[in-house]
Amino acid sequence: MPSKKSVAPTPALTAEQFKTSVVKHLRTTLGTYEEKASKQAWNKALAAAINEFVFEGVSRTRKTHANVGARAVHYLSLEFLMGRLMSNNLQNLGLYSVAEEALKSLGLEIADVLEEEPDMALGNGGLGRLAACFIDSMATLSIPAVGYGIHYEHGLFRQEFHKGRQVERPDQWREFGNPWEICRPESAQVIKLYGYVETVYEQGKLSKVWHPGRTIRAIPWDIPVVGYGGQNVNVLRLWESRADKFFDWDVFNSGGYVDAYSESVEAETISKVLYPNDETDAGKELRLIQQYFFSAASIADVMRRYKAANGEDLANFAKLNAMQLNDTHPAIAIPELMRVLVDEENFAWDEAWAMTRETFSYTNHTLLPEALEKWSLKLIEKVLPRHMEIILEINSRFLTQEVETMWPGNNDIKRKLSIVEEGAEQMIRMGNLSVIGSHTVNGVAQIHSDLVKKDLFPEFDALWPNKFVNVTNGITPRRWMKACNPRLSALIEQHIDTDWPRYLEKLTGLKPLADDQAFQDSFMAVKHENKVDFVKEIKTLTGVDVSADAIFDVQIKRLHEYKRQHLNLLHIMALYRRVLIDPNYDMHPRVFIFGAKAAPGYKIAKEIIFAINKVAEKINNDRRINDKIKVVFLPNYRVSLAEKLIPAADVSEQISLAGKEASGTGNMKLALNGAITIGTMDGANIEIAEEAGSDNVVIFGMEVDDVVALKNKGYHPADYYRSNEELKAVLDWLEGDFFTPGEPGLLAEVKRNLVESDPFMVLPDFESYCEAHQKIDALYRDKKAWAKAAILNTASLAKFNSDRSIQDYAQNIWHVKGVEAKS
Ligand code: GL4
Repeated sequence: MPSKKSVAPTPALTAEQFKTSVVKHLRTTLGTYEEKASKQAWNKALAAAINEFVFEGVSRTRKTHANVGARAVHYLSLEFLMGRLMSNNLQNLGLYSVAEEALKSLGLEIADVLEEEPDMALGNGGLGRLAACFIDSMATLSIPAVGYGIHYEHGLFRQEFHKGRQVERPDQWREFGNPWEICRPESAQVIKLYGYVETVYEQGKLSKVWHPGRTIRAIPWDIPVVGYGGQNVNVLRLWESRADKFFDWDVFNSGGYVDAYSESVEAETISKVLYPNDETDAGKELRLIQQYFFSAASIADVMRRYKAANGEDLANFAKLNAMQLNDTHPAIAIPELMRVLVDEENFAWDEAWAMTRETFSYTNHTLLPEALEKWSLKLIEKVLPRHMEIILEINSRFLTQEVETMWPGNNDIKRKLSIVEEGAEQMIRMGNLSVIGSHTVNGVAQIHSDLVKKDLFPEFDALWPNKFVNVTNGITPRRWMKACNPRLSALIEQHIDTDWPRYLEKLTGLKPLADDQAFQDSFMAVKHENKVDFVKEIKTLTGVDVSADAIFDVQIKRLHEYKRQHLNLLHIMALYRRVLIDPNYDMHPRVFIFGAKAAPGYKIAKEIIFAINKVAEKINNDRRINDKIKVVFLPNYRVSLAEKLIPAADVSEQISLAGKEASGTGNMKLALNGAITIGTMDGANIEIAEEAGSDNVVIFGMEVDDVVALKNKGYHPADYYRSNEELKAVLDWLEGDFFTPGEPGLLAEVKRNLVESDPFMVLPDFESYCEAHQKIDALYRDKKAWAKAAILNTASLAKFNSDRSIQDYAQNIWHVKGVEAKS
């Protein structure tokens, strides 16, 4: 037996002491008492008891990092999809079992108390959840780091289904307060907008003065981010917008009761809502203002902290501060830092530019053209007149110096690389600005990083061959295994060191057990128990009865055509049809489980949700098929639901069109928890197959080169429709009223879209996808082979620990080191 090393400290705290603390907080912080307290009050009392440790950690970490003066990371992201914090904080502090026991002695189940916490859904999908995993890893690795974002009043909408259709409801995560956050009014900033720029000549020197048309206050709220082991606690600093003078007494007194608030209403709109788009550009003035608002407040905050520690001399600013742009959303931070250095700190342009480039690096998260942000030049000029000048200056120097030197006289290349896109309306390309203003640019999985160089930015890569690198994404094993799958965690801890959540490579110690009958039985027993739990969840959420003995086949991610939930749907319909044609059709029973939100304005995505719900309704109520197939679409998919579902999944659907999914991270979570991937050669699927072994994943479909070849040859979806009898039958099925009795044609749009345009090539991959599912079915029936493959997935996924991703960033991009906090 190996030693049972642990990273999380055994807290010098008994359950009895912790119970005393919770009860004390119930009475003194919540103002209630045991006999009367609601679950919500208990939840808040528990949070207050935990916070005694958390906030001390914040101070300890701050003090250490301020004293050491190490280079720090500032992770700028418009999204942080945090989910719930309580169970994670308990786990990372090593207090989970103590809390469980303490609550038990108070007659409470910890699971019920945890359920009271709303999700912090300040993000859309993978990009926002990645930011959340990354700040967990930065704290765990003791890296001096601050996450910067927006304190949205409403996070991502709550999804309901009305007669199968998605309906969006506002999210109210903070309705009753948030125990994890602290307001820091002493660090508020004033942000300027609009107005005009004055050119001033003074003592032979030309300078620019921006006279803003209005100002807005940015108020920081700090959310502690507890590293594993609890020693380092970083913060996520989220900015809230407030009016500079929020209530106009003069207007009020002269009878303008509503107008008196108007400025505050307008100013507060900035942090009111998260844009609910994933992989599309929300080209709206308010969105640009959001981007500038949080970028400018964050830069001012970094400056303030630098000066407090180092005085007014900014010589070491870039050496001590790294800033990561999470996609192009905070790209306006580049001209903002230039503005601060040149206009406010009197740096010469070249020096300021060198510092700016040394500070910033940029992560690209998608190749989809509709997600590559562009802002109209006119709009930037109106909202940020000084920034527009600076962007044009950056562009002109770049084109006339760097591009001209490399490609003298080549105007085609200049047109391509220019930050300004010429056309009916001049547009500012935020991707080009991000590449030009950063020292390093990374993609998020190997294939994606290769395509960023080859297809998206080939000339930039030729100009700066060392600028483009890859950092494959990762997930935190604390949340995505230790906390969400306690049964599996307990099982593996019978065989390997307990510090695996910190050193995930220790899971390779399970490989020798992959063939061991007893271990296989225990592993699959854990999966079964997790499924039994989730059967109840399905019943509560959808009313549908499913069996834990069926295969749980799971597709959870945003609804997007490129992710091809409709390919999954077509296969389900084909299976259904086969069983109707032959009631003895031989298959292991399956439950197809979907979770997905569609952007509110994304019509076809919403049609696909509707189609899945309608097909599900029909299949689930069809007695003829003997419960062989069930389909459930879980409403309001979010982090806390993922935490329940992932441990119960058998099959992980990762079926994007090759070349479109930059990485994926759900694929990593599912495989780590022992699900078998059915996937295309796309994003991180490729690396998962490499790590887990190609026998332990089921790969199908066209690869990137095939997709390109088919495009070049000319893709005609109708050819595939006509030549595959089963495919034709299921597509035609969508047209009548079979799934929408009495209302023919309600699902016809999904068929039309596929047969007439099929932008993400669903039809050419249909056949190979069906074959892959046959393999899944056969493998599942070979119980030993399935268990072995599942175990090997869990045992082989160490690469996808977000600690490894962060180590890559720290070494190759940020050049920072961890500094352990000391009391
Ligand atoms: C995304 C990618 O689509 C996804 O593949 C990737 O895993 C994620 C994090 O890098 O970023 N890009 C955008 S935009 N949204 C995403 O989820």
